[in-house]
Amino acid sequence: MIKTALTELLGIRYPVVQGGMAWVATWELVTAVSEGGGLGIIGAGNAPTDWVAEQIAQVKAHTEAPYGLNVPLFSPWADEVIALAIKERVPVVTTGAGNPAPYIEPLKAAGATVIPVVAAAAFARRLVRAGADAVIAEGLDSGGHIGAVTTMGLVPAVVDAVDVPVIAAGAIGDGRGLAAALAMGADGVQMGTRFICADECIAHDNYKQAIVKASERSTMVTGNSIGHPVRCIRNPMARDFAELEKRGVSEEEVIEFGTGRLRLAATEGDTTHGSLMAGQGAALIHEVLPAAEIIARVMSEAEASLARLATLTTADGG
Ligand code: TUI
Repeated sequence: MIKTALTELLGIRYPVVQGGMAWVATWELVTAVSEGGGLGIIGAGNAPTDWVAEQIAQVKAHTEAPYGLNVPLFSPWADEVIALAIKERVPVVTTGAGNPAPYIEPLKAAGATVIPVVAAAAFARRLVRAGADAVIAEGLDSGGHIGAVTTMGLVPAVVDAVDVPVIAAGAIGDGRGLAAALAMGADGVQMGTRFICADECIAHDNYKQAIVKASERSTMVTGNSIGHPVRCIRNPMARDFAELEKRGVSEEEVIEFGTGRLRLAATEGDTTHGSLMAGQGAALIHEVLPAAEIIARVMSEAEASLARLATLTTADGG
């Protein structure tokens, strides 16, 4: 049993949070993760508010356990989706890809626990001053939209900067990652890619199998030229994207090329033209499993890791 400030804050059994991934983290996965003792998080992505409302309704209908909603702040619906979270009393709201400061107070007034994703320690400090209850420190080893610092560099820096629970994210695919995160002072982990390969995840099987087959060198970053770096599995789409960026075409052309690619991968299973967003932890994923089994394995692996670490220290210092 691993109890941390995060399990206490969220009222969950295990310090494992599921990334709120667009097109992928729908109520089916969220419910399975929350029922499995972690925190399932709906991925609002760029979806309109009525779609998000339906997801919240389904989660409420299928579990009594705590759950969350992730709002990427570049969504054209961000204001409306936040208002919906307030109206529906969503217990946990995570934000990504932007500055959530203006939303923190109204969300907290509605009883929500607010947890922004941060990619820098100074930003974490600023948001905690603005009332954030915890932060997710997401390293550049993560899948999807990323910052500029590795998980290993970012997590201890954020831990030192704030006095709220820190959730580590980026290349964490098994219990060794959880043990390492705890060693760095974090209170839990967020895993995205690992949960794409959950039975309950609606992502197309082609996407899941691409992750299962991936090694630690299988991902690359697209979108740097437009200030929107996205880590995904290297495939014809990602190579063409890089080629386009190298040629120095206009920002509009790059955006147009990239738009809709995640949906192609996640819902159509198009592994040639789709963006198979995944983190470097893809190398640690060898099979598709029920979400509850993923969490149970992560917990027992973490306990084994921590027990091994304890054997390395000697009482006499010799
Ligand atoms: O948001 C994510 N990951 C995502 S969103 C996404 S959807 C998408 N679809 C198509 C193209 C691109 C993306 C896929 N993956 N993670 C949270 C995250 N937030 N990662 C990094 C950050 C971040 C970075 C800079 C948060 C704040 C920040 O600075 C804010 C500021 O104002 O300086």
